[in-house]
Amino acid sequence: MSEPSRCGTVAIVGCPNVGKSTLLNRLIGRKLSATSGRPCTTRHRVLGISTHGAAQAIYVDTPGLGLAHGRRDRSLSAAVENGLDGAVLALFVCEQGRWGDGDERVLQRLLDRGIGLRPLLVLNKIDRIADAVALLPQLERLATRADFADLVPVSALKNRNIERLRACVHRHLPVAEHRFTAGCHTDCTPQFLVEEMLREQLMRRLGDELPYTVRPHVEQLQWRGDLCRIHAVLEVQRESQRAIVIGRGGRSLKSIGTAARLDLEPLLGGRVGLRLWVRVASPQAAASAVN
Ligand SMILES: Nc1nc2c(ncn2[C@@H]2O[C@H](COP(=O)(O)OP(=O)(O)O)[C@@H](O)[C@H]2O)c(=O)[nH]1
Ligand SMILES: [Mg+2]
Repeated sequence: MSEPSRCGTVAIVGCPNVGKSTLLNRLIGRKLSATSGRPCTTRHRVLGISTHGAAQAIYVDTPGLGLAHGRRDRSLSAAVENGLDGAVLALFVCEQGRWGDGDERVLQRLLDRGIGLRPLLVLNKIDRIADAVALLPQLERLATRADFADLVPVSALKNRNIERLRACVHRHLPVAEHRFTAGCHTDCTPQFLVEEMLREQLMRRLGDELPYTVRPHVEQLQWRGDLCRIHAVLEVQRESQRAIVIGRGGRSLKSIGTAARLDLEPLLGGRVGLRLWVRVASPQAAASAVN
């Protein structure tokens, strides 16, 4: 008898910077979600689909539950809650050797949601530890914190133990029809993916506060054969920010565009021609953005 088809939504949750988006990209086998060393790189729900034989896991990458407070945090937290809706399993990601109050809070939040969403603990960044034996006491300690469905140490960055994690996830998926065709990797629109990849480059290349205020926006996206022509605007708040984003002799803008294009070509499945503009938001636009 052939294996029954399994399918379900798996939420990826955890503190900022523990490697949730890197893990999603690894599980999907391609770069889909923006990653960087900065907190809150992921601002929206990103959905990645991985189909292996009879199993289809629909992963939802969520923004990290921030430690700070304020408006930005509240909307991010709402995105996390939305990510949990309908999930059959939560991958609770934490960083090896670094359990803190934030992890405790995220875990508590998961457990407070009650039955039906048992967390599976993913202990990430094990490449940073020289001796794997040192992981055992950590895993033992973590196992006492909740009734985890499983505990799996991995390195999302170095691709270690990912297949074991995948097998664990598949075991916990309910018997159900697949919701997406096998070749489908995301339900995100191409426009959204372009804006995400641009945002990642802004995060990686600009100073501290600036990347959070620059808004990438796709104005045009058109296929001609296997070439995807994209016009996108990076909207800044002030003239001085425009100069920074463009950089000396346009160097910064060029490197943002080149890196985003290289990420987008495998994602969109064709060649990409990307033209970027930097525009200062009009005062009216700024006002309407606040409303
Ligand atoms: N050493 C190491 N670094 C990692 C690993 N996974 C993620 N990172 C790094 O941790 C930082 C945050 O990753 P990201 O996926 O954006 O975290 P998120 O905020 O939880 O989505 C990035 O600089 C990643 O390259 C890992 O397994 N090992
Ligand atoms: Mg992220």
